[in-house]
Amino acid sequence: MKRLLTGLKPSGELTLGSLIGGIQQSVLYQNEYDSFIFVPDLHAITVSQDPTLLKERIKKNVALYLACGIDPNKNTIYIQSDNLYHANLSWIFECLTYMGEASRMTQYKDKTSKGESVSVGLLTYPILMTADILLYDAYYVPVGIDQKQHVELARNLAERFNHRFGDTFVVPTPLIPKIGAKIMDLQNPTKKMSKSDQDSKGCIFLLDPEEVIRKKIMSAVTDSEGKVYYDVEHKPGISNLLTIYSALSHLSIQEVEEKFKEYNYGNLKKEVADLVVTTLLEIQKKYQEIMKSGLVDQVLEEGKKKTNELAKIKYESVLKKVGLGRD
Ligand code: ATP
Ligand code: LTN
Repeated sequence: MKRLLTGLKPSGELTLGSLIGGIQQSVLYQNEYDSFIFVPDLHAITVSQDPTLLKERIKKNVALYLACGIDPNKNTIYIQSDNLYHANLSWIFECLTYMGEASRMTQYKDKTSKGESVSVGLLTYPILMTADILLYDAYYVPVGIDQKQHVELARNLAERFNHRFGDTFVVPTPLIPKIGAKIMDLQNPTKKMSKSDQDSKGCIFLLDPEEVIRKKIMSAVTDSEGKVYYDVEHKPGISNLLTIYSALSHLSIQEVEEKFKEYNYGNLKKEVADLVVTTLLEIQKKYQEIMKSGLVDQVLEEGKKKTNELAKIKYESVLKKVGLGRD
């Protein structure tokens, strides 16, 4: 069975974008592939984090994975920092990555273009991501569109390593959702919905209360045309609402357009809000039960043991090929 692997950094509370672009895909494929889902906590500290909040969020996010439908019997679930091999392998890939290659990554460029001083970790984090993926021979990596370039770096580094040292790593393929690869901010629908934004009015968090979710959707920015149809370029706000509805209902964009074609914007927003509320309240109910159950610690313990065993074998084979250590 081919392996599928993904992770969502605990740098903020998980959002509707994290669910649609990340978790939902893993849920969809968990019967077909040997699925791994983890918490890339080392990635979260590329920007400053409050240690108490970070620690809480790591377990919270695992509970959310489970509440969103990640089945612990079909997935290996673990924390990145529970396994020292990720950062060790990352170093080896850092030494195979060109400066130009790392600094060309769009996310890095966006963050540095604002003129703020950033950590070296922000430059090297796609390389750590490469290690996360290649360590376990993952074939498929479900991610939103913003992460596609980073999976491409992992492909390039896998090929470079294999070419230089002999066949060692599987070359991974990104799995981008057909609908919802980039859920937009409700207040600024030309910008990605992001958990790390200061202003959260345009971002729906998975644990937002019902009234908050409704308020955010009802005040989503649209346009003045008054007609409901999908056109990302000219109607980004309406297209975003249709995308959210489509991704959560599993109806195609065409079916959703057809359903809402006679609606005014107020009624469309109300229906989208109803579906988001139903979906998230269900997740929140399961989340509360899971947080009380002790399941999170249990799955993380199993995940830690299994991934350390797998990673040790892979890492040792890499050391040998590169000529490090002694036999
Ligand atoms: P941030 O929200 O802070 O920008 P991020 O997207 O960089 O965070 P994660 O939360 O780790 O980081 O992302 C987890 C997964 O969810 C990734 O595959 C990412 O592409 C996807 N994702 C995150 N936000 C969205 C979004 N708005 N639309 C679609 N997919 C998303
Ligand atoms: N860098 C990703 C999170 C991430 C990831 C991974 C995703 C870290 N390691 C491995 C898929 C596979 C992000 O910022 N969203």
